[in-house]
Amino acid sequence: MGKLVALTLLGAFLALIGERLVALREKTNAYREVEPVEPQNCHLIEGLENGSEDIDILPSGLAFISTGLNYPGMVNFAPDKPGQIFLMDLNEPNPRVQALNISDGFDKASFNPHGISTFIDKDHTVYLYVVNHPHMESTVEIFKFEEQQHSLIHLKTIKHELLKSVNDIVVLGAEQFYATRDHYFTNFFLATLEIVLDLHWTYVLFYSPREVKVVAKGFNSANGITVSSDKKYIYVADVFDKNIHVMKKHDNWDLTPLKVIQLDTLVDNLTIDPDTGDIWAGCHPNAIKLVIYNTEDPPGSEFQALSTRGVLWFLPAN
Ligand SMILES: *[C@@H]1O[C@H](CO)[C@@H](O)[C@H](O)[C@H]1NC(C)=O
Ligand SMILES: *[C@@H]1O[C@H](CO)[C@@H](O)[C@H](O)[C@H]1NC(C)=O
Ligand SMILES: CC(=O)N[C@H]1CO[C@H](CO)[C@@H](O)[C@@H]1O
Repeated sequence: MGKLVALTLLGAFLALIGERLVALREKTNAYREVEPVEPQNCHLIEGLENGSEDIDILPSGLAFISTGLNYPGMVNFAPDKPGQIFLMDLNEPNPRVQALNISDGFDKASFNPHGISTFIDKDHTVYLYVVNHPHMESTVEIFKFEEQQHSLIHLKTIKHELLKSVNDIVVLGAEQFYATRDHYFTNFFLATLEIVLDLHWTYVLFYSPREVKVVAKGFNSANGITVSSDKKYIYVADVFDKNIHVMKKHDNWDLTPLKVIQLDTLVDNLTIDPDTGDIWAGCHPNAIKLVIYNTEDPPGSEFQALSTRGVLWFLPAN
């Protein structure tokens, strides 16, 4: 009897895996091909040929760019180089990047920057918050930006039980931020299985020195996160579910789901157009090509603009 139950359970489990693997082809857009387009005003930026990770632009036009991410399953063209933060002044006619010098006392050799977010305090001091994966752990590093010296002064490392597998961050106050967790498991095999099984165990977390809590859950793989121009809504990209979640932010930092915008592409980084409030999303058309990464047949990337008219209107603005 016990054996029969065990066999039945095993059969059901294998059937589930089979079904989920078939679904995974859909999830990863494994068969999607994109037509190459001539990138008009787009060009590669000298010094960032090996790729970059995230970007955050100050109202003044200074952009911070994180580079050099080592992340299981993702290609890295310079795996032996530690990560860096670059600065670019978008007001210049031909903007160039310059690596920022990081203050002594911070372990630069294991710097592995992922999502970044800036915060300007009432004295106009600029802080850069960086999701870091030293030795494949997750921390949030706080730096003070010294514009004259072109440097970042390391102030603090934040670690917390809930801050695991962190992907992106959006800072809304001094040491107050939301962050996304992109995997539940930290082990690479289990993290892959988690996507295959479609567990939806990842979440959005709120952090402050006084309170740390999960504020939204049930994402397949929560990725880019940002806040609307009026600071009332939080937008979260779920990369494998190919959608963007619009959430209302409450005074106690809790979030309530309002709307899900479904797309046919794997949504990654999110940015808000400062003039219109529109959402700009950096996306992967085909996740299988991204993971396999054949330079003869590169994975491509895609950009989506979503117009936000109030919050209940979301139109692909193309
Ligand atoms: C890109 O990576 C190669 C090694 O893979 C390295 O030689 C080169 O300096 C890197 N370029 C930049 C701009 O970091
Ligand atoms: C970077 O900072 C270190 C110490 O903080 C300093 O010794 C070094 O000269 C700086 N490098 C540049 C290029 O500013
Ligand atoms: C912060 C964030 O979401 N960064 C994403 C930007 O895009 C890269 C690669 O496409 C992702 O790996 C990052 O997660």
